[in-house]
Amino acid sequence: MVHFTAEEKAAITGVWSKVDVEQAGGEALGRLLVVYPWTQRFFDSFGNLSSPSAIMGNPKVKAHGKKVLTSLGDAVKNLETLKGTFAQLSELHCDELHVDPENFRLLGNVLLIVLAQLFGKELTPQVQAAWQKMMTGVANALVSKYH
Ligand code: HEG
Repeated sequence: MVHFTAEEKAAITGVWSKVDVEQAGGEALGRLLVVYPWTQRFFDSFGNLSSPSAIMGNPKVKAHGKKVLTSLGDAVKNLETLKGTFAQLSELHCDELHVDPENFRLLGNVLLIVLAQLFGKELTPQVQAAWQKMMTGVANALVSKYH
């Protein structure tokens, strides 16, 4: 298990306490679909994804982004046990959704850009590093049941 120091935990929770999961989640998932268009194939039931503005305004994208970010709240609370925390979601993404694991890393990077946009200078290099470490841990946990 990857260990998180008290400073890293404080850096993560300090930002998390100010995150609006609907705003940041919709923005992150929307940007993923715009910047890496091949990720749209997993969401063909979401309706209109025909342009950046259609994607960013799509209510299903916002709702699913909120769902994903809400689930990241479990990561914030369980930093030392990410594998167990995300074991079921890993099985779901592998066996039923068939999501290529590379996409977890892409989403983590997009989320960091969204946090930089929302929090500006508050996202110091130290805070960025802690968040990146958590998102890498989540991506690794989400692939742990892949076979
Ligand atoms: Mg996934 C469903 C979490 C990345 C594609 N994702 C879900 C659900 C959660 C979740 C909580 C709902 C599960 C349920 O209904 O029981 N996803 C989650 C996390 C992360 C992630 C925490 C990464 C940090 N997901 C992710 C990526 C893709 C993806 C990168 C594809 C590019 N997720 C996906 C799809 C569904 C979920 C297609 C089903 C959506 C639906 O049809 O409602």
